[in-house]
Amino acid sequence: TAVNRILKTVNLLLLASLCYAQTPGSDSLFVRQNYRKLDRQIVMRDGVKLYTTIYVPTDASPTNRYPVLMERTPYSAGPYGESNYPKSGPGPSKELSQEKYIFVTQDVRGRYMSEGQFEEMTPALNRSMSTTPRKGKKGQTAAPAGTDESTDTYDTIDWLLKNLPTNERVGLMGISYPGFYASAALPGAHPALKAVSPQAPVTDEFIGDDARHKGAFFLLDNFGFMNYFDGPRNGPVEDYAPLFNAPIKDAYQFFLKMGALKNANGPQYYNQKSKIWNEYIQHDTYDAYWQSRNIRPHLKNLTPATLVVGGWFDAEDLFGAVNTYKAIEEQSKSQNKLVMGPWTHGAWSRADWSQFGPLSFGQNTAKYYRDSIETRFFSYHLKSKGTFDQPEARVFDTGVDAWRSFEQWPPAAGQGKTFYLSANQQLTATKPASTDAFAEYVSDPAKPVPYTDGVFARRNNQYMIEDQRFASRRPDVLVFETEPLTADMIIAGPIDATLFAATSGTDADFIVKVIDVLPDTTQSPDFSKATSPLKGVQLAGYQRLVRAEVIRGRFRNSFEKPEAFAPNQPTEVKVQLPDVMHTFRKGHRLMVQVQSSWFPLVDRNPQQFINIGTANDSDYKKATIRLYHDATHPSAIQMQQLR
Ligand code: PG9
Repeated sequence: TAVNRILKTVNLLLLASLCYAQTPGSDSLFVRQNYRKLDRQIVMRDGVKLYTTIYVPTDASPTNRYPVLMERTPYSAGPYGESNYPKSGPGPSKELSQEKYIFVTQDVRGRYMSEGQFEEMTPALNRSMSTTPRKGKKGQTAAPAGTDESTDTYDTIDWLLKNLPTNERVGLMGISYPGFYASAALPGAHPALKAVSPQAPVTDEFIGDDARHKGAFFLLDNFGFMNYFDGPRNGPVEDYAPLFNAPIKDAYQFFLKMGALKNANGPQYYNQKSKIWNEYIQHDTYDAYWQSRNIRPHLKNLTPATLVVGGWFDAEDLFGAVNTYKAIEEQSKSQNKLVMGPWTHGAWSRADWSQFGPLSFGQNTAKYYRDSIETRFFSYHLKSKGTFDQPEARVFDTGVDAWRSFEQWPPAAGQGKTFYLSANQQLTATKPASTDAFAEYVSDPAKPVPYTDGVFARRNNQYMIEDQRFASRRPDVLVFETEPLTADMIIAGPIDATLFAATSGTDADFIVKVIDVLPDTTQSPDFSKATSPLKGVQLAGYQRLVRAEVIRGRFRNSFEKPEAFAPNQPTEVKVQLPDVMHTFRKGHRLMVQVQSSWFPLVDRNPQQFINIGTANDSDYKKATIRLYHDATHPSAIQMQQLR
């Protein structure tokens, strides 16, 4: 009957809609139904064309205008072609895609389908030099000659406003390298650029992000990244091939066998073919190359509102997130907010982030961030919708697994807390009174201290929270530990370590690790069914890494002018560890470990004051390192404790 036919149709429709909700790839239907795709090559002021994919809401019109939300990337604006829609998106998150914007993704110069020459961390033009007023616009200065990421963003926005039904408001966001492009758009921003979110932005690659930390070369990451970044290219391409195939199964063994750093340029690997790898090796001090790639000095007198986002467990650009926020705060009166969550690199964009390794956060921290912070930030600034009453800093306490709010970062009203490295492996609140006391170890480049336990082909991200018992058992790792704490100790902000060290060589690396030691009574959840690297994790006595940092000792007084160590002379080495927000709980112990290698995360130091990029295998020497802890050489760590 007709009624039956209608019921059958309704059933089929219901079934179809269920399938639609469940079929993988059905999101692409959402994109097609709600957005119209345009591929354009937008011409920059110097004639270079940048490939740009644009998704316009299907109901957009001159009377129904939308704001633009843009990302600029070295990682492809694809899929390319107006009939090719992505499987998910088209925005950076499901929440933003549903909120509806004109989503724009652009290949930056020299990447994928864009013309031009790719430049590692494009140096920003010097805007403070330009004083000529822009014609017809009061109070603005003319853009200086040349192009940079800010001018490319400016020219793109100009084109978008002229060609699309926009409401003349533009937002920009990006994670990691795209986070750098977000930061780099800020100086001299187009007036329509209203809201920018640099997320884990690559910021200063010599001091704390990606390439080097305080001069020490990040071997594992650089070796992998540049292989991809410098793939062959003759003009626009849809995909890159890597420069070589490295048969890495066990990164520790692979890099140990590779030997001296210069062997990475051997015929089977870089073979001199990577421009950026060569630049990284050649520029082994904080010279003009690196300084011009530090975006921080340019983040001044900004106009867009900024939301800086980062993760406490980010092994790539934790430094960048915290220090981008700080640079804007110090140099600009614009609205600027910070969010730091319990995240690895970009984990806030994952569907679920309620646990990491043995840690459980009791909530989906990524979803919380997207719903309550990110989506609202853009809705408020680009659509005048809702409120954005976020505190200045919303940061996750990694010791008690809870969000905290502050009116500034680092928080005010801290109380300096100093712990001294002392005899008998103790970490004490009182300064040692003894004289000429030290602990020592032999640092052997042939047997460097691993950064992680176990066998990994790539970086094990969990090293950022890993149990350090594997390291504390080694004779070349010094361990200092407090008694169990009698009350919670809430630590916020950076940690400063001062070491008085001597080496029998003329250079040395120093790695300082701050560790939260769980009581022996801590119960472990059942990890027996977990996959590596969780299997076998025992929380009783777990030495949980909270923060670690390395300095290449030759840079102890200046990153620009390295200095040799006078052999066997106690020498002061200061190293600042990136910020933390961590409650060391009552009953836990605070531990500090000091070592001189962190392999293969960081390349080995030959422990001689020589050019490391050209050193031979035979130049890598054993050295005896002494760490003094007495009245005249009080090696210590200093932190800020919240009252
Ligand atoms: N942090 C990343 C990166 C920086 C520099 C070179 C290559 C990669 C990134 O994930 O974008």
